[in-house]
Amino acid sequence: MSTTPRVVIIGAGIVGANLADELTRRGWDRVTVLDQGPLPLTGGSTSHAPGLVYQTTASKTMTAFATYTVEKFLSLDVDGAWCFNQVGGLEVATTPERLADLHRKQGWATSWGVPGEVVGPEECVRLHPLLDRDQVLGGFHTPTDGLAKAARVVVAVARRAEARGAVFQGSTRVVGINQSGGRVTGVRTDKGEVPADVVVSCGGFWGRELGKLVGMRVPLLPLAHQYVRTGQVADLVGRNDDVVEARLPILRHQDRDLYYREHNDCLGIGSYAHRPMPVRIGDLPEVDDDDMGEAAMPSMLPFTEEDFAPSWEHSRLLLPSLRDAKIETGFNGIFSFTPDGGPLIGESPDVAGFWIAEAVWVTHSAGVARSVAQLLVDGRSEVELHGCDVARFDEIETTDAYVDETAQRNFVEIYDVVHPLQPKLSPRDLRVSPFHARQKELGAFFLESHTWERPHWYEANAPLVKELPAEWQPPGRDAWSAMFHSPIAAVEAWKTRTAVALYDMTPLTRLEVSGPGALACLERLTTGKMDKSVGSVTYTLALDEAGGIRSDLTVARLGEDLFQVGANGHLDLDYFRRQAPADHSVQIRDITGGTCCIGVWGPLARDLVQPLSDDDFSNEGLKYFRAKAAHIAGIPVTAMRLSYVGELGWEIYTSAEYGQKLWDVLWEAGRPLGAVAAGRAAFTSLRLEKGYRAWGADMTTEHNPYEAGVGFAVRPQKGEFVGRAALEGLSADTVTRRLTCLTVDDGRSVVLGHEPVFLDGRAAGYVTSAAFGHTVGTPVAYAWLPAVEVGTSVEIQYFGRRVRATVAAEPLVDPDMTRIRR
Ligand code: FAD
Ligand code: THG
Repeated sequence: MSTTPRVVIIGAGIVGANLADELTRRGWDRVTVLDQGPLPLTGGSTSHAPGLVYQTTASKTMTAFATYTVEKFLSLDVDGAWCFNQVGGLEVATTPERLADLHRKQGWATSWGVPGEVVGPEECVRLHPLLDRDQVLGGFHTPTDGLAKAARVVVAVARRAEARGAVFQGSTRVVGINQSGGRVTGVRTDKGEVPADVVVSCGGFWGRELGKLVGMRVPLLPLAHQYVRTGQVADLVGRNDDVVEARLPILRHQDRDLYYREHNDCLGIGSYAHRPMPVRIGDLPEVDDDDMGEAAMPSMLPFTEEDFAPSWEHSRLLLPSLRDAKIETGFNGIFSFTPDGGPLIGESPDVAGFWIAEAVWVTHSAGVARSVAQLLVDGRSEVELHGCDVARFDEIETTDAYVDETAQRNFVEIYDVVHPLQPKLSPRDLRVSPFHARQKELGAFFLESHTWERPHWYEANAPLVKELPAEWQPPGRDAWSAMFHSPIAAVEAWKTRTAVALYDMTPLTRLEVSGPGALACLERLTTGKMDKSVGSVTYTLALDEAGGIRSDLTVARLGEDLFQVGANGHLDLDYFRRQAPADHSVQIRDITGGTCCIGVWGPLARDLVQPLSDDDFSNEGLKYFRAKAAHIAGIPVTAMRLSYVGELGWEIYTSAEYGQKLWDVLWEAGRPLGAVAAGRAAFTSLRLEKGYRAWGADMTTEHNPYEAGVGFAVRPQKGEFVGRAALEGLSADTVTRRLTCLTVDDGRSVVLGHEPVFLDGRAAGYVTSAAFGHTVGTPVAYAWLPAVEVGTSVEIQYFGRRVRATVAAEPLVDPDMTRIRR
């Protein structure tokens, strides 16, 4: 008799069915999959999905999911019938901007190991003869992409899971989740109760409703999307049959928000060109089990022909063969959109054992299912998940109003060429720091991150551009890297290195960890020594059990039982809360919103702050990486002596109501010193020069501290902590890959991140973050590469062009810490 946990999976779509397969493959054989619809065609999104699988995106994780989906579906069949038809993928460009973007995409493919090349118009037409040669400027061809037969995959994996003991039960609606003592104990259905130790909701666009059963906010919005089938297309007659269905590559015409696949001698056309059509669950068509089929299902709304009219015209322009064809059938099919386009994976923060895996495309379904199975069985996914974890969102990002607006915007922008820095247009000004009014007076150019408004530079500093010394004058940029950038950043960097600047650090997530168990809890969850004197600040890491980097943190001990943790976002709060002991000996509060922070940094920082305070801000009075309570112009503050930009100075914290006053007194005191307000553009440049990593971009759970160059923050001698055992025997000397500092040889070619890096002519790694280094006068890029010597020459591919760069000794600025420790 098996003793593995009893799992109930809600939803027998492509995600739920694959999860049952992945769990049973790992020996968890007490798996029950329930679906409200009949089996195997349940009437969910999977039942009608045309199944185009394009693997390449900017995200390494999403691409890895897709690559696994392809690999897995290729290995499946149902009674000999295919589950994946590897016809390849072709994305065509009809504008120069798109063509450039396809080169960028080819770079991502190279970074993540997907074969693909940009081809000219002749080759596009050879690959897809229906294309009008005169319409296309080129295309991106990916031979391993193709068509998933989604509904058939469900049958294939369900059969396999059933053979290993799983039970699939259709026509059973889950109406409640049973729980006891904060844990799931089973599900209630319209056919009775099913006990369970773990429940995984794979309810697709029903996910928000299912989450409500345990009070979990699932930030997704169901939206309709149009799909049509043409009648017979003369030029396709005789090419395919009903078994093969398609031989031409799947096709995307993103300049018109369209995609295409063959259905034997007809074409299927999907369109995102129409207005967003949000769907309320109460408005879904009611379909009896007996009537469920290709013609009617709850996930299909009636076709609204007028919405498709422009798409039909654009299709006939791109594919002249369609001019003699007509639309045979169409529908408005429903699936999920999220605030950032990513899927939603994770466990309820309140009800242990209730998991979700939703807002997942067919493309990523097998990869997501594998990761969820690994999380459940092994406690860790082999693919890193920070961009998929439902806990990545702050509370404001999970509200219905926010989700509705951002998900609809993502629908509209789905195929747009999007710059990595491009902010949301709306909603904006959701969270602003207490300095916001002053920042606006100074002409701040704001970008947005997790609903926080963050100045990137200040137009008020523009007059100083002409005062820049020659060696600080930044070179011109190409149009792409010049977007959302200003040469004013050079001024702000220059002033930070030579005078003093004020940085708004308010959006940085701050957690207060307190109580009699706080010290022991932090000792267990981080790599550093926490039992230090009150006033200590420690740069430390949170690791997972395998030694991967969950986060990097600063921990300030403000009292015996009171710590302030500088964190990277909501994921850290979620992790700490889950890990806190059940006996309430530790309280964890997110204090970000009620407090604020100004970074005062630069060689003149002390000249600015000391005259405003009776407290001792000298090097002896407040040493590097120490914190203390103080008053500045009578305002109670906590000053922390550290600097992400690598200059002398402090993070100065106060509660929100004093924020504007604090800004004003620092600003006034700074004027005679030539102080400026400085933004994120300068900040990023300076932090890269100083070699400070940004978690999420430069390092994640994929990497151990030694590879990432933060091994100095690990203190194995301090005793037990999460991840310690996994690091045993590892050191900076054992690593085979490394987060590597590169400088660009030509001194001017700025790259932005995710570009592939070539070593000896072969793709060997990828850029994580990059910026122009204003102090060193050359672009700086960090990249994951095999461990190589300083001085090694590499090439970075930027829009199909190769840019030479050299492995540099890091940090580039102040390696002996003389600037920061004065
Ligand atoms: P579903 O297949 O919807 O499964 C969820 C299941 O949960 C359903 O069967 C439902 O009945 C069940 N359920 C819900 N509530 C309950 C309850 N209370 N009790 C019991 N059961 C419940 N993706 C691609 O990758 N490529 C494409 O080309 C593509 N094209 C698309 C075209 C269209 C027109 C549409 C609409 C979507 C397309 N998608 C595509 C997206 C893709 O179809 C979905 O993302 C995917 O099928 C979602 O799978 P799922 O298993 O999460 O959800
Ligand atoms: N400020 C505070 N907390 C933070 C950040 C911050 N937490 C999240 C994130 N940023 C953490 N990142 C860093 C990266 C580097 C440093 C601080 C925070 C840093 N490093 C010193 C170094 O590498 O030389 C550490 C030296 C030491 O350990 O003594 O300063 O910006 N509050």
